[in-house]
Amino acid sequence: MIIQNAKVIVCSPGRNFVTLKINTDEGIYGVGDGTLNGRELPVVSYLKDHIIPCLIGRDPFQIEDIWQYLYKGAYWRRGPVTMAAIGAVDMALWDIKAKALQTPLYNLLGGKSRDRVMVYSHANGCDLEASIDVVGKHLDEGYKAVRIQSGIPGVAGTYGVTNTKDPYEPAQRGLPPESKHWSTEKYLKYVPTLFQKIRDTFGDEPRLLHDCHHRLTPIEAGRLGKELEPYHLFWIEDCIPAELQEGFRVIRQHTTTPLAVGEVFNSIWDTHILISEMLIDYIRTSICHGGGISHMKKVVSFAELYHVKTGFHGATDLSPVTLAASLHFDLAINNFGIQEYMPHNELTDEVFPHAYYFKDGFMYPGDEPGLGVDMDEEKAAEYPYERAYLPINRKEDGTLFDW
Ligand code: EZ4
Ligand code: CO
Repeated sequence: MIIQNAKVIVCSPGRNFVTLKINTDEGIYGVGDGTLNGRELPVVSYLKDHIIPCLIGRDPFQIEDIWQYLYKGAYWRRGPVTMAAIGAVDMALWDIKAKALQTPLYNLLGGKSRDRVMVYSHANGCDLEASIDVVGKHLDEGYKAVRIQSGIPGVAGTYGVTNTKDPYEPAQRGLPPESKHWSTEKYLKYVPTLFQKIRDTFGDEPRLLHDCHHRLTPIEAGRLGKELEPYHLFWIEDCIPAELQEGFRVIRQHTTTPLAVGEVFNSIWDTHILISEMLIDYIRTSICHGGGISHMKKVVSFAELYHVKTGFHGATDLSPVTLAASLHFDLAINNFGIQEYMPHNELTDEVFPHAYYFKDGFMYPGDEPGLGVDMDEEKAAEYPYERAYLPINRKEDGTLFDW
């Protein structure tokens, strides 16, 4: 079998997605996700201008060699654009191989280690009361784990919270990027009260998660983790911007609240100190941004040695292709932790028909050969790319801050 051609499809059924489709001479094709929220087009160029011309004629079964060829062969290594592009190729190649062998992808990753994948949902409320309400709704829908983001009193509009009934979608179409507001003081004062109220209302059983979205310093994160200890969170996520891996040493000295990090990482080199020093509990790098299944297998095996489990990023800016790849991976590995799940909108599900499904708090990748996700190219063509960016963030005095 050889790779005959490949194409990149950008579509926007509500939000932008970058999809790579690799065709072989035997009629089998594979799909991969290369979506990088707000920076989609450089990945398209990387694939079209630099990767696809080098793939034609290669044996799609030589996944590791092709991965190394694209990574080492470019000389310039890592970075979100490069790794998302390589990730898209890698996913598509695994899809091809599993389809050719007529087996679901999880069988090539070691087979089922469990029957089902526990997911957590996003509960967002504009204030305390609305947050309690929405947590109740998610528990009624069967979720066993819920991430809670809540409007901070005195702060107009923050991460994870919407004033509309629509699910939260941070990327907004058009220019300039939206501007949000932030106050660490008000946030730190509010969050422990929020979780106290949630535990008082729903008891000990639900797994509760929270995303700090890169906004604290290490010592502030230590304080938050310590104050949340009575409410036994499943994790706090991205409590500090994590380029400085050593910063987590400070947090660990102060709290036993479990820590999750990694959605903006793209290689093992962003996380090797965090893992080997056991400074985190969950690694969240997505299969798309982390160079695909081949590289994430290495990250996750390394993590396994140090008691670090997975909690793959599963926001709606990762396409159904990444979600499917994540679910197969989750099912196969031993050190699975939890999977993030934000359902895609209806249009997206129409563009990407898929075998995976949700039932009673768990997800299942389905048993179709390969990833079990296809792409309806005609439908995709109805929704062309639309410029959209993630927000920026400013402190109360106007200082540009982490979003
Ligand atoms: O802000 O995926 O845990 N989920 C998140 C997401 C990210 C977006 C950025 O593209 O933090 O909502
Ligand atoms: Co996050």
